[in-house]
Amino acid sequence: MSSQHKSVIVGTAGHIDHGKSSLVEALTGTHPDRLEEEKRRGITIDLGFAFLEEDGVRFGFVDVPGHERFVSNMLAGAAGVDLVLLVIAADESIKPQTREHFEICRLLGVKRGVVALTKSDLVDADTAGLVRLEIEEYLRGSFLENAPVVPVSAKTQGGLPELKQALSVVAQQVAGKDPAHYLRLPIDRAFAIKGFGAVVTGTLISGSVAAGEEVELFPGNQRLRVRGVHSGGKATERAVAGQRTAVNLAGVEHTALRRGQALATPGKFRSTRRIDVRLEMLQSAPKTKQRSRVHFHSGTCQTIAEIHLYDHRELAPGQSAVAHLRLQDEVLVLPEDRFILRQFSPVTTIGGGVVLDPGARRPAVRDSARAEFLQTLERGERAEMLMAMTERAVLGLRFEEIVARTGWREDEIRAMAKQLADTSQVKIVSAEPPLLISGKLFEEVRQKIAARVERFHKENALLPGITREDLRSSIGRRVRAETFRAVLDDLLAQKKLDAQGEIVKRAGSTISLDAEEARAKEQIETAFAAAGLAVPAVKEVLSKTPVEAKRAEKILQILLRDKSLVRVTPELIFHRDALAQLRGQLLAFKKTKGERISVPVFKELTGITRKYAIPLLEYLDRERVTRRAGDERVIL
Ligand SMILES: Nc1nc2c(ncn2[C@@H]2O[C@H](COP(=O)(O)OP(=O)(O)OP(=O)(O)O)[C@@H](O)[C@H]2O)c(=O)[nH]1
Ligand SMILES: [Mg+2]
Repeated sequence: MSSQHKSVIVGTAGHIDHGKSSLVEALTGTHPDRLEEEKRRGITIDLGFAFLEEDGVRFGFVDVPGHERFVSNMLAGAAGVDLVLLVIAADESIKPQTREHFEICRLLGVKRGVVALTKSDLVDADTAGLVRLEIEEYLRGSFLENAPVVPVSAKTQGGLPELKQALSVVAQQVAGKDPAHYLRLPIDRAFAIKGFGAVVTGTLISGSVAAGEEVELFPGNQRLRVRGVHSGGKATERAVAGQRTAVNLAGVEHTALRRGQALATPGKFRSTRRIDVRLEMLQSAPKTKQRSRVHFHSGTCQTIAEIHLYDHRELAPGQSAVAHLRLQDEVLVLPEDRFILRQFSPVTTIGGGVVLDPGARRPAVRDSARAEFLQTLERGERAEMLMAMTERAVLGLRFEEIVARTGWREDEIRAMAKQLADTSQVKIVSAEPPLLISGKLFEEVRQKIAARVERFHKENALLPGITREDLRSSIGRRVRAETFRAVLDDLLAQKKLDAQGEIVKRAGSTISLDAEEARAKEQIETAFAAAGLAVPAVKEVLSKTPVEAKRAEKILQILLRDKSLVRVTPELIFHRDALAQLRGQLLAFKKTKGERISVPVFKELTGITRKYAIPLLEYLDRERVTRRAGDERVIL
């Protein structure tokens, strides 16, 4: 976006009747009060909007009510404000909601602003000078310390050019919101327009949105289609971050939409009821006790929160701490989002803070490392944050989970993960969908697998190795399948282990038989080889060996695995050579006598009884040497 068309959201703030709405009208030509009741009572009740283009900057004004009963409406408007226009009437100076609105802007992380000394037509120069001193004193040390203080009058229009000039200068210093990021639009109004249907408005705090796109409504995860978009009060192809935006939505009744919901890029985020935060209590706040219930405001939404302090029993006024908030309703928040806390009753602003982890788990007594983890998140070093998150994820972290918990773009996460993987701090164990696990966990699983294979060899000297399935289940469910696979592949690639089909063994391991076992092995093999196709009963063969039954059985397994012997049915085992000879016989038969052979002819050809003939023919069918055709077989 060219700097010529920078979009900046200006929020008014200040005590009731100090001239906020009049000033917005004087600046933009639009009186922001819309409601019948507002016009009748001469006060602002809900948010009002107006636009101004000045020096190549598109200003979107959000006018808020000053009345203390409507602070919650003010909060919905203050979210997403780039620049505050703090309105202080010259004839009244600083009043309670001047302070409250100012504190709210500070807690919401508003970085810049301009002070308008309104109604300056009502005071003489001495009074104006005195009020200015009071204001400068009040703002000392705050984010508005060096903000311009401009005397104006909506009545005489005096000071308006200077105020516009001051707004333009400060607007140039505003960082601006990121249009390349995922979409987030906290909804502050929902209504219907005849012939168009449902429309929602809000300050586009991140990303962009255009007609034809799909968006996800939070909470509720409903997917909706965008029919059209307005920004800055005009129809546009695409609205981008930093603009007041109206979105016409298809497939939804406007009555299902309300302030507090949000639109976002589909499939990226999750709404939450548990968040970890940095809390900051105001000097004017009462003591904050463990499990206090407070009103929670973030974006345009509000709900009730219960406070769980991690490393304090209670917070004194003005104190700050990391904490967990359990919310009564689902919200969509991301790290770095600001929020405001208001006392449950009487309702006054008592503090606020910043979201550190929107995917927080229920606080656990044993989790003493959580406060430290949150401090890591707070430092905001992304690689360090990703590392810490990965280390705390017992099962590993999927990229989609990282996106949902951080709001970072997937390409950013991928680059960071790769960087960490290069130094073995994390492992990317599966390409699609990627799963991130800590280097520590990878090493743990590696040692577990190696130890398990080792133990298997020790306990099963006569078996070539452990099956993958047994190995997997012995590692436990706390290890994800893809982690297991990646670690096993790593051990195989490094030639620490060897695999043959389903069997995993220590690299280079061979079965070592003692003299007795070797004799037994030979004896078993010879017994079957000598029998040809009229094989003896397995039990009988095993019982004649010099080793006990269990060992004899294992030796038989070795012969079967070597494919020296072949099990044709559970009871019948044949020697490999006898079966090879049989195949040869059938081929010769096909050449001389034709491809069809009946059971009696087969019996005659091989000289065996029905007891062997039928299982063998079925075996040959399975092996695709023969195919059954009625009472006969076709030799293939
Ligand atoms: N003399 C004079 N009167 C003003 C000026 N600006 C506003 N007023 C009057 O002050 C009263 C309140 O003005 P608003 O603009 O409604 O004040 P507000 O701050 O928007 O009030 P809320 O939204 O209810 O908090 C109105 O009667 C205005 O006509 C001004 O510059 N000079
Ligand atoms: Mg007003």
